[in-house]
Amino acid sequence: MSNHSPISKDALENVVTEVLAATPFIDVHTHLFAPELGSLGLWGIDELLTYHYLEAELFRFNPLQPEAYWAMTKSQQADVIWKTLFVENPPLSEACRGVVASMHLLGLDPNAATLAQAREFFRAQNLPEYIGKVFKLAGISSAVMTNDILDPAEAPQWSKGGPRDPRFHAALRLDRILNQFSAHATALDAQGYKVEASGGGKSMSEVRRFLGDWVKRAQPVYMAVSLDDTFFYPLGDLRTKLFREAVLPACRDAGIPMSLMIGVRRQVNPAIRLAGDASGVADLRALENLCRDFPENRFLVSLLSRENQHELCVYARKFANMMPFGCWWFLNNPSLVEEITRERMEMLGPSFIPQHSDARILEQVIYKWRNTRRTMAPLLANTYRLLIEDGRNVTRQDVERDVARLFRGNFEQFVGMKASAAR
Ligand code: FIX
Ligand code: ZN
Repeated sequence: MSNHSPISKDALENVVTEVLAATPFIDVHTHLFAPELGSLGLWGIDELLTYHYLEAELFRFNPLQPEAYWAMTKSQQADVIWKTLFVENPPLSEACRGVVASMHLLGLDPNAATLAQAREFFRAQNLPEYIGKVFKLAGISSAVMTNDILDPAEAPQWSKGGPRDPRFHAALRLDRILNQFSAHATALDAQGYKVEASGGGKSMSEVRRFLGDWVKRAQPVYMAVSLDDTFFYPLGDLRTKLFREAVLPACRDAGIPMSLMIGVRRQVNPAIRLAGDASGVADLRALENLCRDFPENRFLVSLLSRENQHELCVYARKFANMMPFGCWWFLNNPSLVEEITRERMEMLGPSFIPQHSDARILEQVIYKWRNTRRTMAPLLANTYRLLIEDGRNVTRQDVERDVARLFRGNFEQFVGMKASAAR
């Protein structure tokens, strides 16, 4: 059958599955790092198992208290998580099954009683080459990093010029500036930017200059911030001033979008550290005001609350300078990915970015993208089935065009990246 001949309804899911498998995706938000950024990049079985999603689940199955867990070494922590969640109990949760899937696809035995075999395998890997192997298994061509440019652990890594590995794109993460400016004004000042903790004086133009210098250094595809569920814009606060006079102008100077990730309820249980964040419903009039007040800016948006998802689709219909992306964090589970993606397709057609992995550990991209493809195949096939039943032909070429657009082209076009071959 040629690429241009109509697909029959019963062949749809096979064709969609094949096209999803054959199209390398761009992972538009991760916490992965290019190998040139050294030990910031996490990989291997001990990191996979001490992922904060699994740490949260450990405390539900094991009476071990967090303080005692934090006092353990990384490998002791991995051992107790493996024993508790994978040996003594069935790994049925999404995060647990993900580790099973990644291990299995890497040729490791997820039924093993101990981690000895896995640790030996990872010890033998050469990272730059291994990244290629993992990206191939995940079906991704590149990943966007989260570069916290005021993090004392990361900033110096860029002094040697930073990565030029085409598999990794930079994104400037601005939480310290937008959410905790006064606490980080000294760090900016120490780098030669005349800012004041109050945000007064030349602070705004200096923050804009700081960001412009980082755009030159890191060539980011976007700037980003994670915002609490209580976030609002505009208020009479310093964050409003920073958005208006520094950050959004810097995005316009660079011609790149601002990514807003809204809805975190931070540290509801500080005892479990990174696992201690939760989710809350945000007031999306803040987003409405930003998209309307800054028509020259473009906004990538991901929301953490399931309750905000339908409103986000409505707002995406009102503002073409806003691009919904991903099923973030607690939403990255097949049941919710299916619900959210269907309502997006019904209201936006293929003009959104369905998913990002948010991977913190390299091998997570293997299972997170396997899950996305597994969820998307029947969903996309059903979308085309309805179109055929309502009178329109669908060809393999249509499917290839739409999958490439959803998982590559929409992002490339929205951030102004030159379109790269999808093969
Ligand atoms: O703010 C973020 O980028 C969040 O994705 C992370 O802080 C979060 O811990 C995470 O990794 C969720 O998947
Ligand atoms: Zn993230």
